Amino acid sequence: MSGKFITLEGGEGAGKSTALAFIAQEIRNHGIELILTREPGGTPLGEKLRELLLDYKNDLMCDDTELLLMFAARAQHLAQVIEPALQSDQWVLCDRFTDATYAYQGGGRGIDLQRIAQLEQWVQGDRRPDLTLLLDVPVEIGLHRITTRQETQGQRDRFERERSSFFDKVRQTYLGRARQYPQQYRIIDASQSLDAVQQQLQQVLSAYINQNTFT
Ligand code: Z5A
Repeated sequence: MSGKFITLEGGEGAGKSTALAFIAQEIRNHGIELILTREPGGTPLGEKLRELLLDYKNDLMCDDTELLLMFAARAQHLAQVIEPALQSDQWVLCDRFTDATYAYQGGGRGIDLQRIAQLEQWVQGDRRPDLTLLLDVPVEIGLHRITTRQETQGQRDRFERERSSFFDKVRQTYLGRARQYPQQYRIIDASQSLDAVQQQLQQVLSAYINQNTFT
């Protein structure tokens, strides 16, 4: 059995943090060794870059700086965490990866997707996620959820301060990529109740794991 690279994506308020522990448990229940990581971040250096990227006080950061910092963190993450784990046959569950760059920097900020593709090829070579779980939720539902969460958790980060038109472009870009790469993507309707979302995740994961493991 070789390591699989699974990524979790979604727009604001899609429920990624809530889903992550459930997904990890489902995979481990099949006896698979899994590491859990995230982007931007996942290494000590990457976590420092994450702080810079999310800090709302860095409001003058230009779009290209944002894009390059995302890929700088990713290069370190691949070298230090993701590739070694996959090479030693572990599975990797990563909270966001390059599909988020296409969605946020490409769709949201409007950076040419070809430039992102060039950086993707440079930093990753042929490495792409084996499976991407996209938690899809209409923007207004997602934003309502994070408003409720923020009442208890305080300051919004640099991305959470964007307008709903930005998040709509993010969502449309994710959905466009899901149509373009149906082998990689599974869309989860995240507007449903938590139980219903978990049921969808369970079905998708069971099918994927049964196809990709030898028992
Ligand atoms: N970013 C980027 O621009 N480019 C890149 O290449 C990468 C990232 C890799 C940080 O990411 C930012 O980095 C991100 C994009 C950018 N932008 N933002 N913001 P992050 O993934 O760390 O941050 P996040 O998007 O805020 O993810 P999150 O913390 O996982 O939030 P969430 O998806 O909204 O999940 P949640 O906290 O679990 O859920 C939100 C609330 O909804 C919470 O109160 C839950 O209890 C509730 N919830 C969850 N599921 C449900 C259901 N099913 N029903 C009802 N309520 C629910």
